[in-house]
Amino acid sequence: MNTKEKLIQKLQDKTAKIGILGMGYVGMPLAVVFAEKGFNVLGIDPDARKVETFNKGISYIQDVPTETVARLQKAGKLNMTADFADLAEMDAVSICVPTPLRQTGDPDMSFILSATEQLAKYVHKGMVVVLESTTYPGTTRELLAPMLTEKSGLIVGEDLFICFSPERVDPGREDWTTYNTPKVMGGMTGACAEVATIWYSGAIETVVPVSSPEAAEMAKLLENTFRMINIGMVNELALMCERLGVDVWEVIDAAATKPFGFMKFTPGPGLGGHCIPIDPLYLSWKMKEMNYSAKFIELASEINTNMPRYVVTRLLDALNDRSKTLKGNKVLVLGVAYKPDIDDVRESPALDVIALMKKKGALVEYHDPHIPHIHHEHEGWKMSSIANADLMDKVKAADAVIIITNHTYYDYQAILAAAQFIFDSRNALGKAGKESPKVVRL
Ligand code: SAJ
Repeated sequence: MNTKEKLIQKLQDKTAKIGILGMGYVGMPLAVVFAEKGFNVLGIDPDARKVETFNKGISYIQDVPTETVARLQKAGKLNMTADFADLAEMDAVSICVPTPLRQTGDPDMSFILSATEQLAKYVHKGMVVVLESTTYPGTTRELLAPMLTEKSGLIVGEDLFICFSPERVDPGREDWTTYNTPKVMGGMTGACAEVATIWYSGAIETVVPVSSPEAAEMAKLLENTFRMINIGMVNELALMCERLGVDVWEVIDAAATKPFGFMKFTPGPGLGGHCIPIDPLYLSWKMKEMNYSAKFIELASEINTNMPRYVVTRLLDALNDRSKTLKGNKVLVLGVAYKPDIDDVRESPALDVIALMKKKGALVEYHDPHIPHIHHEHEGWKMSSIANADLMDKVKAADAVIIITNHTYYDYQAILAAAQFIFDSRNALGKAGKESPKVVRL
């Protein structure tokens, strides 16, 4: 049997050793899915605290129950280490490291680079490597493969098998999981795709091979650019409807009655999260490198980035109509997570809205049942959520309540009754909000 056949054999009889490089909200669920299906899995992560917590049998990832970690550890199927040298023993490695943006707005490739540098020390004949981190088209072929082959002399498609397979993890979601969400797989060669498809098919319900890593890299970017642009479009619709004196929420609900050819998006105070505001900028950056301007992405990014300022301007106007100012008045922000019912505040527009209101002299407090503390890194201030027990008193006392994230935790009827004035940026109050003289909606 040749190298490929021997590796396929190990993957099929699950004697292959699996390494998951980067045990975050993508890597940990992936490690669990492979371990649940009988693979021997080793999570590798440089964060010693993560490793320590994990090795106590405790999960630090919201979507992975602690009992799952403890059970798989006890079964000897899932372990974790901070020692990259263990990569030398691996037959198959998935790289699941962050791909954020730098302050400049350019891609921050440092995590992929450092992970690949480590892997390059231990890569060997008969290994398959799958990059899962969202990145610009060309990363796998132009950056990862050369780093893994230049020194080792391994031949891609014969000794070493390299693919790109975009992660599609939506933290907190229970209907679509790592196991049942179809997984696109783009191989550097046919043999690479064959090996990785056999590997992933041993644990994931549907694997969808495509012709190249670029096709897989671009498919992921299409998925999230699609959302970012449509959210930008519906945010601009809100600006237009306000000028026209038309209720944007009614317009969207009416359009959404179309049973085909339409997908509902709703306006809001901006674009948060670790995917949607970021992934499309990896594509526009790459296109800029190729002297092409990705116009839709740049326009949508401009509109979405401006939404916090638009919300504060609308709030100022609404208070002015009530002979009130922001300056010196108490504003209570409800919800700072980047989307409802999660505990993630990354890129949340709430922080920009709060920063703008602070600058205007407002006395701002916030409540979020999922986010006890926030920290505006750029401006340096920190805040803590008011206690749940104080919520209604604070609603009553506020000159303005502004709903930024419409958590299901809130009793919106009670809030509407108790508040003096509400700016509702999410239409959380619905029809009652539309009809109330003390509510202004985005
Ligand atoms: N948002 C709007 N209006 C909308 C939808 C979203 O303003 O109509 C805002 C949200 O409030 C949030 C941001 O956009 O601040 C992103 O929201 P999202 O619903 O796209 O949630 P994410 O960032 O968690 O996106 C993830 C993505 N999953 C992956 O990348 C694997 C995305 O592809 C999923 O479609 C999305 O979850 C989902 O559907 O929940």
